[in-house]
Amino acid sequence: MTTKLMGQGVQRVEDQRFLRGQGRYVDDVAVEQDLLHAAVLRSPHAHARILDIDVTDVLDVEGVHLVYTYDDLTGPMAEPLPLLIPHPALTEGRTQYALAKDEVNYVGEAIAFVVAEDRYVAEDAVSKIRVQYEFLPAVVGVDAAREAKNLVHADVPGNVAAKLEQNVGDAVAAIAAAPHRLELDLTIERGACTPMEGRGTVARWDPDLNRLQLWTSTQSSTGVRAAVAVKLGLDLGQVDVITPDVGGGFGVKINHPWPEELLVPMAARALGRTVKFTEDRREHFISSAHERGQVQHIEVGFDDDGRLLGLNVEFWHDHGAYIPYGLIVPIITSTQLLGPYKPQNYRVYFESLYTNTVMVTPYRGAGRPQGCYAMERTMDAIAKYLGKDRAEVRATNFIQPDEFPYDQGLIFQDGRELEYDSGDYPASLVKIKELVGWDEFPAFKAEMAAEGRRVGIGLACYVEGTGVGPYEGAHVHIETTGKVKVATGLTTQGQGHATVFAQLVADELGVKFEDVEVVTGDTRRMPYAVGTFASRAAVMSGSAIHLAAKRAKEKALKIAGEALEADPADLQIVDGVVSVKGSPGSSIDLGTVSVLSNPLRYAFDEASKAATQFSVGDPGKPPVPEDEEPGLEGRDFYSPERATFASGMHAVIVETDPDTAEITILKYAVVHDCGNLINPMIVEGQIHGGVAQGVGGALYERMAYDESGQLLNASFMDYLMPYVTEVPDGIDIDHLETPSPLNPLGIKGAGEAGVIPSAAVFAAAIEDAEDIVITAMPISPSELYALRQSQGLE
Ligand code: MCN
Repeated sequence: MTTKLMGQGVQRVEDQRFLRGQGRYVDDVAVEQDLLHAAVLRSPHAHARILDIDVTDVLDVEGVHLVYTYDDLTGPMAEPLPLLIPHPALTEGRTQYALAKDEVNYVGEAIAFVVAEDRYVAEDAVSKIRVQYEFLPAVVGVDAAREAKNLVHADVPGNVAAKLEQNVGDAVAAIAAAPHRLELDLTIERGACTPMEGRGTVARWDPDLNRLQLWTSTQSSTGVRAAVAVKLGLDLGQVDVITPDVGGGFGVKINHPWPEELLVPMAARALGRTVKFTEDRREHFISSAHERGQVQHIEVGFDDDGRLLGLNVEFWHDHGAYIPYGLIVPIITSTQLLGPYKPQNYRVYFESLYTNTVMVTPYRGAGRPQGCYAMERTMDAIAKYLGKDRAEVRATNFIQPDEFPYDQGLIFQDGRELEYDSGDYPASLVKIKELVGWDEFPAFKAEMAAEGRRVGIGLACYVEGTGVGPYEGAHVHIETTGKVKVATGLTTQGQGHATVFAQLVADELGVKFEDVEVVTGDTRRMPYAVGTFASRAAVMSGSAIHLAAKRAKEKALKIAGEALEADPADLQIVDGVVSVKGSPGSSIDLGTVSVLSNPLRYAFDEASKAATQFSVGDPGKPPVPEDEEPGLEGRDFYSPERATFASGMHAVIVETDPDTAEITILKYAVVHDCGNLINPMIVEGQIHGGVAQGVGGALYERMAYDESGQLLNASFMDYLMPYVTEVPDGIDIDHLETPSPLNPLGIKGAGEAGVIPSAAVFAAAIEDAEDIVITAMPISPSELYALRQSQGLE
């Protein structure tokens, strides 16, 4: 009997390939000899008017085939890039042009595009382009944007792209009437997504077929296809987008599309040659996307138990020069900030601000790390003020398990009310306290203090709306060999989709795990799809695959039923063999069922070694049951009612060096609830990866801009990422599984959870070790040292 694979830590099928260096990324795509290479001239200034671009010397360079500036763009290409997620409050939405029109708004903005025999020639040619600029003052950071002495876009007053306020009850009045009140001012800085593989695109134009083939490192192949088609005036059916292996995305590869994703195919069509662009690391830092930058002001009113009576949060979000994703990041901050708590009154107000810096993408966590930081720092402040245990104050405010579905009364991006579907926060708290040793910590701290060592503990809780729609689809095809080919349209950046989706198919169809092969991100296989972001693949494609496999199974049982002269209800499929329950002798394998489902059949004749066409059965009778189409396959789409809410709690113990202020992680614990687990090992891997990114965001990574908008740390020499030596060795993880009632498998998403509480949990632990107040994250040893000095503790 086959064991159910859902819930098991099945080894990732993709890893053998990756570990042997056999991954195939865009840069590895095997293309013909006539490959040309592109390079981009990027603005060296954060804010300037373009007076003139002189490309006359460029075309004289041997090996240069083409140079584009804005003046070469026509039709839809001459219009700004799409604003992907509009919102009624976004009255001043600005997106960039594929090549700057008459102004540049950040260092790194694309100005000219050169295609040449090789990258060296292309780069040399780029250096020969002469641009005359009129410098304009740069607006860098939230404070400068709010001050509005200078404007990023001359027609956007106050640098404000949008303002949005939501009210649940009357927070201002409740705070005024509360027995206790506190105010907090917090900041969190920008970081970069930094996938191992940067952006890259290869395009081939077939002039005979009038078709474009595009390989690109993206989180949404269908999104890129839609944008390329509309911008280049092609039908969707003329554009195939193939996403090979992707070396990480983390939000930066969601479909803008990037200028290069449009310019590469435009050039390929014009030249009738294959064109490739691969960005380098500096280009990634200065011309892709960042996130996190926010300044927050919080007022809270509470009672003697720490119960939240009113919470008023105002924040200012640094969007950079353009706003392709609309308000999605600040809207997520504002609506998911409340986490597992239920304040009686809540007001949130934010402003989305333009600055002359790289634009923002929903980077892993997408606004939640900032929201969690605001809420959890508030919880810590309340506990400190009341002299209460930090875990106890949190527990006082939890939504209780019998209160689901729970409506926070807030409106999300899509205009619908945000409702939590399920969860058990008190149970999670019990687990995390146990896992980290919360109750034993005071004794440990005293013991360490006696040795002159400083240790501190932090705790942070969050919820995460995951598995958002609108839809995802799947196609499950049983081959005549009995192998199963599965296609889903979203793309994969390292999440192990080929493994988890195969687990689901093996379970539903009753085939062997190793007989299932999964294809993602190829518009030729699955033309309708949305993409991988917002921790949605497990819920969306997982559900679609489950439904499609169910359809394929129903069909297989019908056809097998006819062959075995049995009622399909009496049949079972085990290890790819359909048999009559209780009489295993009466059986047929799925490969043969697939042969039977195909009206045009071929047989291999052993004697003549030839394949001959033949038909089986009655020529007058259709080969498949009357109400079925030929072919043993199932296709289905899944569209959820609304997002499902995962949740979690992290706790960390840190040690701070009394002399050097170095911060060392002694223990990191996570309790995570993403509903029913498909593969706990993969979920834990996702959490490990997220925690590693969170360690970076809390202790090391930040974008260092100077006042003129130059990015000072646009390389891995200067932008500090945690090495394996900085990431905790063992992360203790425990799962809670409160199934989602919203999808057939009871799943919630897991891909971003590891990174959400980092700023909050590290700030709490370091504060606890040092007895200081931390209001700005990330924090480095030198900043910790300075805080000690400024707060009179040294
Ligand atoms: N999973 C599971 N059981 C669940 C939930 C999830 O086994 N109950 C598994 C899924 O099947 C999937 C993985 O965990 O293999 C993550 O699932 P999910 O939460 O659905 O997230 P997505 O697959 O949609 O991935 C997107 C998410 C996001 S938004 C970012 S950003 C991110 C992340 O995934 N970027 C990543 N993880 C990443 N991991 C890698 N290696 N690279 C990235 O760029």
